[in-house]
This record gives sequence, C-alpha cells and structure tokens, in this order.
Amino acid sequence: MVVHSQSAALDHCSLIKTCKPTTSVFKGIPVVDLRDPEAKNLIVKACEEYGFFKLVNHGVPMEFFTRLEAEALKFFNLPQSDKDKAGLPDPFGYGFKKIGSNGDVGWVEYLLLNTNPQITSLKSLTVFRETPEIFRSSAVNDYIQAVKRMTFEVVELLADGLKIEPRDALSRLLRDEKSDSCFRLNHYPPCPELQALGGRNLIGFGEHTDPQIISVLRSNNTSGLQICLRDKTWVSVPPDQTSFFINVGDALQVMTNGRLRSVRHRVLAESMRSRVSMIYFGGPPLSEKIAPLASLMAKGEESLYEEFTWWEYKTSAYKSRLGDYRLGLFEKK
Ligand code: GA4
Repeated sequence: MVVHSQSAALDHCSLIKTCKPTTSVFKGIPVVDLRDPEAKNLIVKACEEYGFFKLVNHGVPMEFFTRLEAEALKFFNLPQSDKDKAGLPDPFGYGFKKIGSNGDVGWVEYLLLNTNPQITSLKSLTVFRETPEIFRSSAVNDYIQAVKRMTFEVVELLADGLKIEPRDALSRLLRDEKSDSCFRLNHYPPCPELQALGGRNLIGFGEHTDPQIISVLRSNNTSGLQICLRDKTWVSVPPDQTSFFINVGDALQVMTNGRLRSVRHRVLAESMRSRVSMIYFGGPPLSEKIAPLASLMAKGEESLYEEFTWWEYKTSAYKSRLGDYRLGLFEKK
C-alpha cells in the first residue's frame, strides 16, 4: 500500500491511499436465514469463525432500502455548500474525506447521525430548518426503526445460541433509550482517474474494527467491502443489495471474553460506479460496564480485559487512528 502524491491525474484523490487489486472474491461468507430454526447456532458459528455474516430473509422491506438510498443520493448530489449546512461531524454531521479527527482520510463522504430522534443530531432548530431535506424525510427514521427491531432479534438469537442468561443481556443494551448507537450513510463517489493508475484501488474507508457491540450494513450493488480473515488475508465480500452484512464489534468481543472476535474490514472505491452504504452501529449506554458476561465464563476463567465503561472505551477510540488495535490498551498484561 502506498500514499499517492506523485500522480497529477489523481489530483482530487491525493493523499488517499491506494492498494493493488489483488484481493480475491470470497465465496465462503456465512449466510444466515433469519427464519431458519437453526439460525441461532449458525449466527454463533459465523461470529466465532469470521465475526461477520450475511443475513437473508430478514423481514425489512426492500422499499425501505430504495427510499433511503434515493434520499441519500439526493443529498450527496447537492452542491457542496448545501451539504455543508449539515455541519461537521463532531460527532454528528456531514464529513468529506476526513474520517475521525486524527488525520485519517478516505475517498468517501458521509452523514453521521444519532439513532435517537434525528433532531437531536443537529446543532439547533434553526440549523435544522435550513438543512437538506434528508433530515426531515421519514426515510431515515423508518429505516433505522426497522433495522433496530431486526438487530434486537439477531442479538437475542445470538444470546440464545451462546446460552447467555438472561436472553436479553445484549439486546437490552441496544433497546435502552440511552443506548449510544449511531447511524452512518456513506457515499463513495466514482474516481475515474484511478484508471490512470493501472487499475489500482483507492481506499474509500481504511481498515478498522467497529468499537460498538454490533454493526449492520446494507449497501447498493457495488463491490468494495472487504474483510480480513483469521489468517490475515483480505477478501472481497460479493455485494448483495437485498441483504444485511453483520459485524461483531469490539464491545461484543470483550463481553464474550474473546470468544467472538471483532472483524477488521475496509472499503475500496470503484473507478466508475458510486457506492452507497447505510450502517447502524448498536452500542450500549455510556455508563455501561463492558466486561465478559458471567453466564459465558467457564469456572475459574478470568477476564482477558481490564474493566472499563463504554464511555471510557469510546473516548479512547476517538483518540485513536482508524487502523489502530484499540482493544490492546484494555487487555490484561
Ligand atoms: C468506526 C465505526 C463507525 O463508523 C464510527 C467511526 C468513527 C468516526 O468515523 O468518527 C471513528 C472510527 C469509527 C473508530 C476510531 C475513530 C472513531 C473514526 C476514528 C478514527 C462512527 C465509530 O464509532 O468508530
């Protein structure tokens, strides 16, 4: 991987990393049918092996996807000055190329939103009235509500499969009205200049793990999402615009004392097609202690991690660079 500054052709993509297009398309992504009586066991197996799976037959109407995708594109196609009215992402708002506040960049623009009523994600009511329509449309809220409901079911199945007691030990954290969850709409614009670089790929969103409990992604039919397998090879996830892709986050890794592993993933931009993705990040309330769940611990088993609250982890995560191994700071020596 190199940082490109030499190519004049890549002027507006400059400073963003590229990598060789060597990654293979992975045919082995676990697929879970939410209505399969075996779903709970399949979810556990997938989360143990990959920290990642594709969810089909999930019950969220396709219409919710298409409506939100259309609204998102309407927003991302606005003149820059209109998009800027959403305010910078600190933490909620509109961002372009800059990811987080510690120098990470990617070929991406995005909206970061609170999953509680949208109005709270905006700085003030006056700004809200002037902001683009996406904040007033019901497409975002309808989508978030439906995806949340489905995610609660998924984590309850996971808890069942892992024999966690009570069954709602995970879902109650996401259902909590103080749950620190968020929602992200990403737009990876096409970058035709890439072809001048002999087919290299442009990093849209650099490699990282998600800090939360669970992340639920849906995208349009473009490729770009890649995951890192246990043997450290990167593989491309074949796109499927009708399904969800679900990631184990760092907090769930800790709550299962490392039995489930958060998956490293990244997104590459395409040269000709624009990618749109929508991700719900389910997190616990800020004051919640993040520690291995008692019902999962074998007799005499010790926690691999120091105890911390979600607030402490999140604060530390926001001080880190995107690709850092954030849990390292909390592992017992
Ligand atoms: C990764 C997962 C979510 O997209 C996110 C990201 C956040 C951001 O974009 O502001 C972070 C990143 C994410 C982890 C490390 C920090 C914070 C960018 C970054 C460099 C919204 C989140 O919660 O953590």
